[in-house]
Amino acid sequence: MSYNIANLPPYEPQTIEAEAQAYWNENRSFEVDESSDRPKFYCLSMFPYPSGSLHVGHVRNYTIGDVISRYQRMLGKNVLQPIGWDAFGLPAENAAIAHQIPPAVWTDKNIAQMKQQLTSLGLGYDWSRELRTCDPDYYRWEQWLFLQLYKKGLAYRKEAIVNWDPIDQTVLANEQVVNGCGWRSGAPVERRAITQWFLKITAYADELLNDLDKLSGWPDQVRTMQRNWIGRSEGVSVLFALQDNPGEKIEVFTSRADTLFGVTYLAIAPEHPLAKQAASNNPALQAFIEETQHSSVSEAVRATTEKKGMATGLYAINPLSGRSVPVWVANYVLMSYGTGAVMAVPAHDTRDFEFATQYHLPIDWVIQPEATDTITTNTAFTEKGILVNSGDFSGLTSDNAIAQITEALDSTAQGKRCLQYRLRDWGISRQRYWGTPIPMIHCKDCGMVPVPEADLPVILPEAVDFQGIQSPLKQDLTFLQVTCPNCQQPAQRETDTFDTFMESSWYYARFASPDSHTRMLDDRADYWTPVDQYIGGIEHAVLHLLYARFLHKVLRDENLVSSDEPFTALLTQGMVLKDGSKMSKSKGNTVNPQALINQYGADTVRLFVMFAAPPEQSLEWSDAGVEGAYRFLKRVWQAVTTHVASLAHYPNWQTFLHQAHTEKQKALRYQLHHTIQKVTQDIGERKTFNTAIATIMELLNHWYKFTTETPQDYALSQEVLSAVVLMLSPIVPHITHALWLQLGHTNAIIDTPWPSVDSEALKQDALQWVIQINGKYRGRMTLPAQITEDEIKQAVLQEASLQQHIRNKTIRQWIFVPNKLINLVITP
Ligand code: ANZ
Ligand code: ZN
Repeated sequence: MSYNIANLPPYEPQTIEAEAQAYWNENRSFEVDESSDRPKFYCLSMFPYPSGSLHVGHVRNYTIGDVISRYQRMLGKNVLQPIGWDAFGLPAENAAIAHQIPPAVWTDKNIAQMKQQLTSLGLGYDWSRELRTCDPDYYRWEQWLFLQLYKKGLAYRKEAIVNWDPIDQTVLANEQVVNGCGWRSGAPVERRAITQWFLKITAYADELLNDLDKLSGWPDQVRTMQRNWIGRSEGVSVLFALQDNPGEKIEVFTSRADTLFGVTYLAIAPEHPLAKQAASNNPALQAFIEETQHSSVSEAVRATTEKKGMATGLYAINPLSGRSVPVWVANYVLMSYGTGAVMAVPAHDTRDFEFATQYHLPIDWVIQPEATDTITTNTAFTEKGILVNSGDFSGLTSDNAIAQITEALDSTAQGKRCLQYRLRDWGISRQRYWGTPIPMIHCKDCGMVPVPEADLPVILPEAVDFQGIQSPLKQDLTFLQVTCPNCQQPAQRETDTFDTFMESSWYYARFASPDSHTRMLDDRADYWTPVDQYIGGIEHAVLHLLYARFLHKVLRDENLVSSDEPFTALLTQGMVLKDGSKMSKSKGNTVNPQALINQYGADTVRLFVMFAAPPEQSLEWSDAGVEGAYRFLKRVWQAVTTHVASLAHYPNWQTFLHQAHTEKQKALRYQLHHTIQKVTQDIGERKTFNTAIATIMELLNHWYKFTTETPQDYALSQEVLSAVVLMLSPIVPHITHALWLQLGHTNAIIDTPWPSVDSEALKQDALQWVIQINGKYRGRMTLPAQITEDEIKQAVLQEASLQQHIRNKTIRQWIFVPNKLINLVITP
């Protein structure tokens, strides 16, 4: 090109990003309401905890959400993309203790900082809906919902053995215990019996399980994890009478009644009443039971810790075989599952096998594989098979035996069919300060009294003084002292606060009606929910997503929403790694996204995170990759500005747009529309943004090779570059905002529809293929463009010039490089 490119405007991300953001601001581009006649699309990235600064994991999460939102908007949807702050939680409190700053002040400061950072990334949020969960206008509705659950018997108080974090001084849910330690403090967890509040999520267990089948937009992995967590198990409860006291029975739960004749001992949980009873005159057993109390109540932890046990001295009688077996206390038996007692079958259960081997208990084989009559005795055979050594039941298949043994037990009242769930009720009490106060009052005479709805919210006092780790609520008399709503006597408020998972279980619905002051949610919630696309980390696969699904069903049963599920589609983004390991402050391998935004601009950072890996896989951070992204954007900028300068010499270029195309032009238009088709699929369906970007890069390479000579060539260039800019715009919205205007378009790109495929352009009369055999060039073939892969194979196999290479050979593989090359892998 002969034009003076020295005069072209340079790519200055800081300037153009500020301009684009100012445009969106002034035009309130992302504020939406329900009056639109376009179909709604609700896109939500999991809201952040306001830690103070954005990390690259956030950047990835929010960029993915933003790309999807902007793309859906270009498809003509009424897109809601809100953001808020998951503002309660321990870090604020720990910072308060360490630095004497009230958690509210610390949190406000962090929110202001992070909001500025999110804005600098150019994320298209409807900021008019911003909410923070520590706001009484928010949590009052959570308190209200709790009262509704209490009325229905779905919220209750009970004493339970809990995981106690001795550093954070609070109860942890099983899910918050990682390898026996608190998920935040890292301290070894202790077990304590504490009275606290529970939500009856188990009442929804079946529905939570069955509705997983409806969630076809979720990763299978997450659905499986939820299924396992709920853990529905069909089985039998069997009664074993104590040998010395046949009136007293031990009830066990088994899913394998077919193994009843292989029971060689019973194992009971350390917390089982019979264990306590047996320990009352057995100091060694007493000491053993106490020792077990130092480890977590979590099942995962129990499964991996060393199996330990002690005999109680009691014996029990097998109801069918009449055999007497010893009763042991074992640390691998959970009091919270089934009946807290197990009929141990070492030959067919791995845990029992391990235990029996360790304590020299008998191992009796009663199931053998269907295919053989041999038994391997160095591990448990845990599969189903054919019964042996099982009295009258020998010879039956496991399934038949389960039916018949259940029947035999049932007819003599020694057992019955039953259903077990692994899922436990949700313990929502936390003993910490920075959370939603549980709206309950303790009265000496009336017991637990709910706070009257008219008195909500119960406001968390924000000006507090920390004396060590204890919740300041316990000393704050103005908070603590109330009049009992029932008898008007002095009473005390509950000082437990909600688990912060409560706040994050319904925020997505509140975004739909954030300013509803008379109801928790109004009709707008039903317009926007369910969320069409939810995006967040895989670490939330069980905790957050299960609780949110539960509360959504609760909201439905309160007639606040009408759908059954909160999130139609879920994308779980992968981790961001540096040098192969997870970024963390302790490893000192973190990257500060803000510094990169300042250096290269937000578009570079956005492009890098979307290009470096598909969203569900881990992303390896690379400084060279960031620079590469920046260079690509500079090239796009230069391509467009150069083209625009040239086009200025052809004021009438528009008149050439629809004239017949030359072969050279047809080839480029084919590439263009093929790219639009592929990028539409990659972004819209496959969600592989990286391959979408790669395809756009390839199209640009085709364009570079296209020599522009005639005005019609320039008109085609304009078509290609406009489409490139449009397709890049969800990913790099600032540079494309500027380039779109440079290309002479008068509307803003944010309001421009996604490009459509011209199917005429995709029609090619004939394609020329390069044929290779075992990677070696063997000639070319011209074939009709419209034929199928099978037809192509037929044609290749019949091609005369290839016969000498393929006759009498086995073709092991066909490798197609679309529209270019066919490689046949043959055995010599
Ligand atoms: C005898 C048996 C033989 C078992 C066998 C398994 C295999 P699912 O299927 O996951 O529900 N069990 C029951 N209660 C328990 C508790 N409180 N703590 C630890 N383990 C417990 O698991 C049911 C099986 O887990 C039950 O079936 C029981 O062991 C064990 F070849 O009974 B089984
Ligand atoms: Zn009272």
